[in-house]
Amino acid sequence: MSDRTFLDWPFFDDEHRVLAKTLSEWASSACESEHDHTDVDAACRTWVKLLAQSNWLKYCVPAAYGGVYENFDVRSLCLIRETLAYHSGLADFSFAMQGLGSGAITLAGSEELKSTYLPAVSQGEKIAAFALSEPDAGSDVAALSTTAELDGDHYILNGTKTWISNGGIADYYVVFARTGEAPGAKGLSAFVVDADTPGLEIAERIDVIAPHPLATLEFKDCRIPKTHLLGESGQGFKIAMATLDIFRSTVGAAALGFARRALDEALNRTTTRKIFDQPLSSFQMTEATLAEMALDIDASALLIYRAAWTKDSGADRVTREAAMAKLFSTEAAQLVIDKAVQLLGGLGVKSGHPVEKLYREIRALRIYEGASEVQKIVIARQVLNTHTQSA
Ligand code: COS
Repeated sequence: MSDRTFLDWPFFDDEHRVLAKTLSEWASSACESEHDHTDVDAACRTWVKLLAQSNWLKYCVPAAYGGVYENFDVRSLCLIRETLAYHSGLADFSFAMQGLGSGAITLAGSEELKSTYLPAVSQGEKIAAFALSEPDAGSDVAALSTTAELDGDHYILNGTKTWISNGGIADYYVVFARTGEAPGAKGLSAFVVDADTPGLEIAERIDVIAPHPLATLEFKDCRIPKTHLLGESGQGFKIAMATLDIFRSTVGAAALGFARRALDEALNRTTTRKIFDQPLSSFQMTEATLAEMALDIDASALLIYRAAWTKDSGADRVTREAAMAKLFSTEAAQLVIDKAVQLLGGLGVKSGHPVEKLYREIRALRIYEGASEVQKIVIARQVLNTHTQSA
């Protein structure tokens, strides 16, 4: 079992320590009876049900709607993603999407939207999705071109969304579209769109190297009630960014879970594998590699739980901290996992081996929810702003 001494850090309360221990035991046993992952749609539906039955999805919504905490507890979200990712990429994915796909409703939804969607998300009765990216707008959110035109009591949506996780199995999508109050970022709004709304079609299912439900969506004169607007019109960009501020640290946490698993696999292998009559772990080159892996893991954990603790302690924005946590941890996990592959040799690339799966799982995390390059832009802007304000 991986090093858990980080749980003694002052970032955590005792309830976090209990959560990490209980979830870790639950996840090892849930993954032992691991269901068939060749059908990812069915596997994700099963994970959502299992996570709901054992009350883990309650961490995705506020207490008033069946959740555990009054507001998001980012440390809990990070601990859960880290622990699930250690055991199963799809379990982590299923949990993460329930959170990301309902986060904007928690932050900006009307009472009616919150009470319709949030309890159903935490009970696993509705599968959630977050539809922001478009064929020509991923990193540059302000460039998105899906439109939402007001027509009496309805908005009419037209456009294309792509790379939408849970696309094809979601019961509803939080969709960002241009309502045109102003050019660029100030002219966007966010909506809740039920998956069975006429005019919303799944145009394409997308296969990726670490398979999970993913699709391109087409909106053609898709009429949705005006009451499905989140917050005020024109606030969509800020709602998207505020949601990402919370969930970006959790992407880092998932990467950390993958990295911890890779280090554990490497430790198990190098301490038992004999080479030239000695355990592989006794060679200095192996020691150096293991040291680098452990260092990257601790540094990632420090940045992730710093960001999470800062948010939980009441910070209005953690844009800089969350971007640093995501950027560093996803890049570091890629290096850690690559080192594990190298230490395991042929086994590390054998199809189905945990390390081979990690090698495929980690790659997308450096791209989604703000690619590494975007995180650098975000960090630089925050640093420059602070400098200008203090000059
Ligand atoms: N929280 C709240 N408000 C925010 C915010 C945040 N994290 N970030 C920006 N804003 C606000 C700004 O304060 C600004 O408001 P004011 O004009 O009232 O001051 C407004 O939003 C526009 O901000 P900005 O000028 O920085 O917008 P840009 O278009 O230049 O933003 C980046 C560029 C790169 C920061 C943004 O597009 C981004 O994060 N892109 C990546 C998105 C992403 O993760 N895509 C993947 C899809 S999700 S899987």
